[in-house]
Amino acid sequence: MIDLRSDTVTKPTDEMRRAMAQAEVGDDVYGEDPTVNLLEEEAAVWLGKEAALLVPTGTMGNQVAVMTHCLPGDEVFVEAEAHLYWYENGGIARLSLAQPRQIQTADGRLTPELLAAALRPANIHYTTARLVCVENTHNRAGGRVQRKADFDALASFAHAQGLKVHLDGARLANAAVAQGLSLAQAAEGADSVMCCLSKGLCAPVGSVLAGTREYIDRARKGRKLLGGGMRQAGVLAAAGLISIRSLVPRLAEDHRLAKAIAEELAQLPGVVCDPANVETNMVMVDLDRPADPVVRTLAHEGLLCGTAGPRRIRLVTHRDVAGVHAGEVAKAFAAALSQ
Ligand code: TLP
Repeated sequence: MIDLRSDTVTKPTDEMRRAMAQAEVGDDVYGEDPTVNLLEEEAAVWLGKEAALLVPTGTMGNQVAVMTHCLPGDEVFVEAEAHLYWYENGGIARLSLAQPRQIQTADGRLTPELLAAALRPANIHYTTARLVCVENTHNRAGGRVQRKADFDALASFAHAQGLKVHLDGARLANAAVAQGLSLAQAAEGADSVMCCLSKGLCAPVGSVLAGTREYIDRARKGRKLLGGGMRQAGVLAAAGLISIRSLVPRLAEDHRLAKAIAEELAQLPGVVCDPANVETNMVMVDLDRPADPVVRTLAHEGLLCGTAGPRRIRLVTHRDVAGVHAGEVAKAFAAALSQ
């Protein structure tokens, strides 16, 4: 089976499993897990912020981030197809009691102009505009990168309007590698940044949230509130340290494979797939027919993938498919589409 459903399916590397077995641990709710403490220190430097917090999932990291920035009733600007809005069970409303406000974009990339158009002047009728969330790379936009200059311009504009900026950097490492930047450079404009270790970076569990020390101290209480205070989490942090220290540069390989797959698929009849839109490790494939039956047939052909719309298939490359050839993927599609 070639599993292109997500980069979340990556298994921990052998080095990770060894490090996990040998990790020094303690009770992290008491602040006594040396491996978690080390991961949080290294993650803060990695993301260019004062402090960081290990959370079990990207979803918890995003939700704790929003809770920590907002008061009940505050307005949170999100790109219309942002993960924070689409895939987190209404968490902004349910956990922060805040009001999400969607901003439509052509390709997942918010701009100062689009944010300016959504902002409203102070008025007795309006709630307080508090936060803007940016996703980089953008999942539903097909792994699109928001380039540093554009992110910095958006963040400066948001700050000038008195807003905070949260970066959903579940795949920030992909965005950084695609631009030849460090993650700290890519996250520079953000007040808070969440980055997943469990996607292309292969850790079995874990994401990190980073920001100022004062912000992270408050976020730690938010994590506890959501039941995310873990005990001997050093076994997880040991794997996360390997993600941070050694698995970022190889993401370029995933990006090359995604591009090659798109180039092959673009040749097939009944398929629209533009390789120029493939900037990182995702390929969006638009079909001339409903996607669900095609996904089922592809599974019989040995290829697992998911949908991202009624006629849209999403493919995600990652370390565990690094040996796959783009031609094998195209062959499975050609077979499925001819049935
Ligand atoms: N994305 C998953 C699914 O939830 C869709 C995937 O397979 O792509 N932010 C972004 C941009 C994400 O893509 C994801 C996961 C998360 C946050 C949440 O991370 P987890 O799954 O660790 O809660």
